[in-house]
Amino acid sequence: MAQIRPMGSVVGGEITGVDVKRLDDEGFAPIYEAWLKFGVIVVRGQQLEIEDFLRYSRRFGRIVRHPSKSTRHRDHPELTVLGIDKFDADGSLNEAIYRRGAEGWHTDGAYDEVPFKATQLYALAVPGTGGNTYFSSMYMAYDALPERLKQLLEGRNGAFTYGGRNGRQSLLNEADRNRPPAFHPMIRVHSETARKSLYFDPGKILYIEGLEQEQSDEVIEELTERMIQPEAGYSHQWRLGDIVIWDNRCLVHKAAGDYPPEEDRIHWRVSIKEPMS
Ligand SMILES: O=C(O)CCC(=O)C(=O)O
Ligand SMILES: [Fe+2]
Repeated sequence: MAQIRPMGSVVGGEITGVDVKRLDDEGFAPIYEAWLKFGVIVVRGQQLEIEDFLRYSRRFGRIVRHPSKSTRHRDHPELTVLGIDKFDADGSLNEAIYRRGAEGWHTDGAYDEVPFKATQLYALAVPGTGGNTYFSSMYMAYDALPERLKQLLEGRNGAFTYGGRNGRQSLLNEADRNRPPAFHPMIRVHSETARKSLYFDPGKILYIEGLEQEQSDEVIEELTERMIQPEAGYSHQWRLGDIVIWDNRCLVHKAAGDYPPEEDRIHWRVSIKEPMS
């Protein structure tokens, strides 16, 4: 039987006492329920081959290939390998790889017409210090918005691209850059919990539809300041064999980007979408 306990005050749950390779539907049900409740969960102590990880990940939805082709696993393109090939041929640290996910708070896949439901990571190498991943609840971000902003954003879409207003796209192949934006409601109703959350990513948003450029920029700045609520967070300190999955529909995250670069910090990653209806 799985043991489930909260890790943060509102987001973050820990699951122990399971081997995900041997889970049947009945065993998986409380894990999925905990994931919806906590937004991000860790299953500790797993020993997985790639096929095991993919099979378990498919329980959460449809696995899709990440647009960053150069970091895909050669034999399993649906898998990204994070943290390898960190040093260029001349020995210099490749910041795009080392700092991947650490540029700022974000939600994965907002640049897609159907954004990512979830992202799941499996820890293959963990540094001795640093290298945490931070999470924060966007349900709480929505709840804490002033009425003025709730009303302004209700029914409005944001326009999102991979590089956002900075245009940073170094992990994309040339041919995959500068795709047109995807539009998503800024206030989104979760398809499974029916709760409202703020859907916002300061690094990917271009503008808020229907607002003058100046107002759109002001609101983006204000949301950037308001999105992280005290008590809404959880900082995950990785252990070898952790599987962590987060809900991109109602959470933002970022990597700390602070571990000793000469140490290894390696994960397998899958990007998961809702099933096609
Ligand atoms: O490496 C991490 O801690 C998180 C990286 C990230 O943002 C992602 O995989 O989406
Ligand atoms: Fe991310």
